Amino acid sequence: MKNNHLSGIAATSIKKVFSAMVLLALPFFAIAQSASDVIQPPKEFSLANWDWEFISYCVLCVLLILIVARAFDIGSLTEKITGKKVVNWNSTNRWVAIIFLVASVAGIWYEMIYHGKYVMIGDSYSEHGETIDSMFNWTFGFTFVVFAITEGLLFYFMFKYRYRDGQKALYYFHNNKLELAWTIVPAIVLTFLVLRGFNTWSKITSEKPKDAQEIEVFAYQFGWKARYAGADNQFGQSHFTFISGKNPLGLAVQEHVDSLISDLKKDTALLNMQIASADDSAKAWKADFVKFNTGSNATAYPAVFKDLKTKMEDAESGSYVRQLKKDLRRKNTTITRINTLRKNDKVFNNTGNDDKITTEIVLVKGKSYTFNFRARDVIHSAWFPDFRGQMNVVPGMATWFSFVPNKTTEEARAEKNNKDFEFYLYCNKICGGAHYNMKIKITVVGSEAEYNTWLATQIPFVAPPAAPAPNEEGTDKKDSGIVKPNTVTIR
Ligand SMILES: [Cu+2]
Repeated sequence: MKNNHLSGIAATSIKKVFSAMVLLALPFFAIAQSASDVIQPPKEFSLANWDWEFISYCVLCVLLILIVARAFDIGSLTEKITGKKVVNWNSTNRWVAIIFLVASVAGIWYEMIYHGKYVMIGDSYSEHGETIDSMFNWTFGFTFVVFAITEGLLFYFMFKYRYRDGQKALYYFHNNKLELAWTIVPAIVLTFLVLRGFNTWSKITSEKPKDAQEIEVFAYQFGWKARYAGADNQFGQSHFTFISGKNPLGLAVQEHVDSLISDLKKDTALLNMQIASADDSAKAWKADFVKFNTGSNATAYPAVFKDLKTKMEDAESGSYVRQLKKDLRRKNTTITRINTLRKNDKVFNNTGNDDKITTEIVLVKGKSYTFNFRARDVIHSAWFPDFRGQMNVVPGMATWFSFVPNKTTEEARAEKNNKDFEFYLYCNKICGGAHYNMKIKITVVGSEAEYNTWLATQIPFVAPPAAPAPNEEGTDKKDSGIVKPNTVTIR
């Protein structure tokens, strides 16, 4: 009987040790997995290539676990045999809990001091940012106090009211006063926090400030462009159908749209030709395939074989022509859309010609700005961490955000004691493979004069006709009348 019991205990402890070993091995599997992502040159099999240090650590860990498991087993076996308690688990656990609490607090403290600067957002550099920060601090303050009290009590109760033999827990059924207190107090605190947040957010986003300078911010996979109105202080109209390689923001500028239309017409002519000669193409591809598919070609050149086979099958099934017709319909729709827009004088009013498309944003300290967002492809999010601003940038939806920068880049550098510091606008929505790379520099200057100097260096979308050069000899230059469009191409 006793032997049976002991073998039962041995079986459970073997199970325990085995599960512990599996758990312990998991991180090593993870390390091996991540290491295999990097393609290593093939190594010859040799014991010298093995990482003996790493293997020794693994063996040591397994031994350690076995020893600890054994020690527990000996303890519990002794208890079973002698009937006396070797370890008082209720008493041990309360001390383990206190050690856990102290170690956690110390760990958080250490991390905040040594690594906090990498994750904590710095000071605010916009006027409304101070309200946002104060709101954050109030919320953090309230929740932190509640967290500290409840966690403290949790551990204190665990320590004080541990299980003791012969002691019975108090059965406490209901208390109206307590219920009222823990309903009303959080309700009041939350109402205060929510109303304050609602009020602040309304102030920041309900109305565009009337005195603000407007800047268009355009997002695409993967980058940003900014657009400043030109000398006429008016933004030119834009439309997504106008977007082309030379016209990344799709501005309604006659010559660009003309060249886009002519490209589209060339494409449709080609598509029509391909559709008309589809039967001949099908015959030619079939002949090609038959000619190729002899001997060992198919196995020797699998890519060529697959390509020819797909072409032939697509042509035979009619999917080739269907795709061509679909492309043609799409291009024709774009042409129709553009032509409808072209008839509209309000769209093509030349106000966009002097607009400046820039690859950085320059602002003047103390001035109010409204950023009007547009997206070309997918949803992005414009995030100005230092100015405490964020707004979704959605294709086909007009969104905006306003703020007043209250310190210059130079002042921020001095405060942070970092001469390389720059403000950036980031994308804060995972929008594709190179999302991490999506940022544009923001420079805050101290005076309007500095801003004007910068703006003067930025090229208008369409360069104005060059004024005839002053002629000292009194003879006309022959090529002075030619106007070349000066375009900003996408980077
Ligand atoms: Cu993005």
